[in-house]
Amino acid sequence: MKGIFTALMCSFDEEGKINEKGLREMVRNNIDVQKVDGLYVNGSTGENFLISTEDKKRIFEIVKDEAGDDVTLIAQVGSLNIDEAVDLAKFTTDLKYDALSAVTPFYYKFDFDEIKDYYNTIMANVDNQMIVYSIPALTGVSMNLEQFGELFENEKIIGVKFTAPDFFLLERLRHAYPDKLLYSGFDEMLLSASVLNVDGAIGSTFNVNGVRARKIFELAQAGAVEEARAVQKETNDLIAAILDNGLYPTIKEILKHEGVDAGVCRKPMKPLTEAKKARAHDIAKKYL
Ligand code: HMN
Repeated sequence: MKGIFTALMCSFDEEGKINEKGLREMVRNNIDVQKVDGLYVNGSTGENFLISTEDKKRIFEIVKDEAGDDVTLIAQVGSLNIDEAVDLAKFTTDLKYDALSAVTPFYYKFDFDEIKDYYNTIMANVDNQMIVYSIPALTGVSMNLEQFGELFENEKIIGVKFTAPDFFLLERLRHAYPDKLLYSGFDEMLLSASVLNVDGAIGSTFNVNGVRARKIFELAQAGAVEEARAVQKETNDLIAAILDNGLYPTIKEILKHEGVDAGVCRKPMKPLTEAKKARAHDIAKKYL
């Protein structure tokens, strides 16, 4: 369960339908070219919150079929509809996904007891393990050290994908829960998280920059911080350019530049203009 995990994208056609061939190519690119340890499926990067339950299930099936046992697979099953979350948790457990993850319930201002009940309800229904997906900037849900500890009391909750720039809390978590798995969620801050001894990282840009991400992680683990810093600098030149041009559509366009049929993003995300498409290809040439 440790290492570098790509937050997998899905290839959609112009009508928003799954492009199965493209999705399979994206899976293979991550395994064969980016050489990541695992895939995080149907997360934010997978446009999970824009698609139907049926499409989520189809994506889980295609990815498992293509990846087989080549890499570790984590299924993001979180949903505001707890019945859907449980259904997807059962579905992916049956498909033999190695672990589940669920975003903290968002939109309504749930209190912590409600959040805890959400995780315990999902896990009571399956024989699997759970990684909490914490991303306060998008969900508005922040948890403190003690609250993470309360979630971790459930032994099936084995860790957290920590997508926040709060290195004070990350250090406290590392110290307080040495046996739980901590994953860095912001690729541009991978080095900072790695020196705090996280167990791995889950990121969108690893779809195109997985090899550098591994270098940063492994150099930091080996104490070679100066060299890791140089690779993080190269990485951040790439990420800054991607963010400036539009995160998910630009990663897809870069993948197309690399010969991967990555398709387009689903509405309401807008397609890249011709100028931005050209810029994405320039980014690929300059920074990959
Ligand atoms: C997911 O759920 O798809 C990812 O794990 C999310 C991941 O943490 C990414 N966050 C978002 O896209 C909001 C990062 O990889 C992020 O895209 C990257 O650090 C650039 O900011």
